[in-house]
Amino acid sequence: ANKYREIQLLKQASSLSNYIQSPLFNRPVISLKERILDQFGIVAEIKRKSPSAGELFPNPDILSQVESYEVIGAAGISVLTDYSYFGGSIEDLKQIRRKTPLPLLRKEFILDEYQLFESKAAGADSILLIASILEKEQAHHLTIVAKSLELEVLFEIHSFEELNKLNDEIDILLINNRDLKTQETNLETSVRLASYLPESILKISASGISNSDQLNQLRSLGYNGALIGESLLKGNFQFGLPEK
Ligand code: IGP
Repeated sequence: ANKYREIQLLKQASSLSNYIQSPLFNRPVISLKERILDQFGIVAEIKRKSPSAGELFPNPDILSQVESYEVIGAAGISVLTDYSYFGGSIEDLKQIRRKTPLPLLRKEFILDEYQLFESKAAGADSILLIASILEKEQAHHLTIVAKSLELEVLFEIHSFEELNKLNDEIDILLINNRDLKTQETNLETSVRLASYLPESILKISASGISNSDQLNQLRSLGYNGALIGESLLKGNFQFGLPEK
């Protein structure tokens, strides 16, 4: 078992040095934070499939989706790199990086430091840490490492209790309306939690958002932006019509 651990560490060390030498690793990051400070921002998501929506990209034409997100004026793009549930890969992120100057969020289940180096080397500007899969200390440690790589940190919570896992270094708080365990989605999560969220931090609401009424409601509750995947990918998002 010791031998195995040794080999594992050697492998990690050699991929870390590859990451650090990659040309993307030392590029200046593009701040999502600044873009949503300016105006209510939409973070538009790219994923090939999802547990709740099924297949979204039978043909892997993710790059034309990037173009349409630029057209609607997205503040940034979230890219699912998880393969098992979302059909994505780190290659998707690299490909999208070559295509767009928008800030890119790497959406992944991050548990280990090496994933932060990998994210930076693939062209990410920010990463997501999920409260429900991390201990408070672990989340803090990963935040500090990410920040030292100049990655912005989004921290995802789904409940009031998870606010205990917050630390002062995170850049953006993401309220997920979807319960990752049951897949149930309800905007009420963001509505209910709004008054308990620290005022000093940027906040975005994620999951199940499909029309401008919801965006207006979120804005009036103090949210600085929204993360939208499925409804944009399926072309189901209802942009508000001018009032008569
Ligand atoms: C996107 P929707 O309903 O607009 O497609 O939701 C987003 O919230 C979702 O992809 C997400 C996610 C996550 C995925 C939020 N947090 C954590 C994987 C892991």
